[in-house]
Amino acid sequence: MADLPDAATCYELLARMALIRRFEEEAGRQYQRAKAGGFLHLAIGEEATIVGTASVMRAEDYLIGTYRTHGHAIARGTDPKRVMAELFGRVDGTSGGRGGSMHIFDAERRFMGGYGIVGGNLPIAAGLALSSDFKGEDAVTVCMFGDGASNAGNFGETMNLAALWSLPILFLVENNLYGMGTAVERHSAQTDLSKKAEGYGVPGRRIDGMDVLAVREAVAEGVRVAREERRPTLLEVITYRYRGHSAADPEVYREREEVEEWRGKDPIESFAGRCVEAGVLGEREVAAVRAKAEETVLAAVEFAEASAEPPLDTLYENLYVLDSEAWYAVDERSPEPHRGEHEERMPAAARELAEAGAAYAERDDGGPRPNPATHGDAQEGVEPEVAEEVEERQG
Ligand SMILES: Cc1ncc(C[n+]2csc(CCOP(=O)(O)OP(=O)(O)O)c2C)c(N)n1
Ligand SMILES: [Mg+2]
Repeated sequence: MADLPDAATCYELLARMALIRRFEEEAGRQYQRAKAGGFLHLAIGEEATIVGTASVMRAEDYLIGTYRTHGHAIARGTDPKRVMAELFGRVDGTSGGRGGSMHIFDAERRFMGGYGIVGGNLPIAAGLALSSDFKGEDAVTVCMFGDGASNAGNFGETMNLAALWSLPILFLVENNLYGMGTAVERHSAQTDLSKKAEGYGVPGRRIDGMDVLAVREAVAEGVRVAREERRPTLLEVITYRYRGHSAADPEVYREREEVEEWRGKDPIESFAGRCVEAGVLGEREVAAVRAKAEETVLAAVEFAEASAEPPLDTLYENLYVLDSEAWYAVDERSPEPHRGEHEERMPAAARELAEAGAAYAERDDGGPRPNPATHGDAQEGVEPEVAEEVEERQG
């Protein structure tokens, strides 16, 4: 077992983990209240993995994660207020309210997201590391992903390139034993994930992800190897999420007893207990940490509530898609061309549907608004050949 660091470091580690735990509990609550929209994936139980990792990274290093990354951003130093505002879809969110829970991003703190595509962050991480190499910078990239992602094709592709090009990168697989509802032994032939990249030239190691100090020690070493020896390594960190895969998960794939067993190894409780037992922190300090987390999270909710919704006419800002073919699906809009759209290139079908959709939206009877491209109501005013074209396109 790793030795306890000095009191100030212990306090900081505990405070960060407690803040992330409280933040996520509140995010879950706000989701139930429909204040936070979209999808919501909580990492409650995985705090030691997240905080242990971020705690040994330098400001210039890159961290990139998955769709379960509220805590990763906070661990990197992003203001919880901005993370909460992002969940609420507000302008002060980390992505201006456009990304939501799965797309937290903070380039200033080199937290590079936030990705909904399982395994999609792996090649991007290799690109980040390659850019550091190219520019002769000292920065290291830490790429965190799930056990399920280790089955994606680009896992192998990325490992190969990282080893071939000697990239300054640490891969960290957050093995929480499940990819959605599929247990690791049912989704991966090789269940020792630390071995999974060896054949590509990326050696691995398995560690206890419920122990913040074990994570710190192992990540510090992986980061050192990346920075000094310019070699990629893989860490398999065994952890557990107490909540469902996402907010909508009936959890039929595991027993309540299993969750309870893991709760018994809680990373925050166990670390706090150890610090108190060793006399490094007092009970009063532990209580203060919790009180501070509570205060910070309530202030974050207040901030998010007060932040404005993005104005509707900015809907098409920050988009790379310049073609107008898809815009008829947005039925609240007026039919004239908007920024980034070219009327002359707009197919007649799209235009007619947009007009029908806008007319429909104006009715505003409070009920759900069907997509004019697929629902009969709005299609009443659409020429038969237009409806046909839509059908064809939809296959
Ligand atoms: C390419 C791709 N395939 C499938 C999905 C659907 N999906 C979302 S999360 C998930 C499970 C991933 O599990 P894991 O990598 O272990 O991460 P965890 O959710 O446990 O953190 C799947 C299959 C997706 N988002 N992207
Ligand atoms: Mg998983």
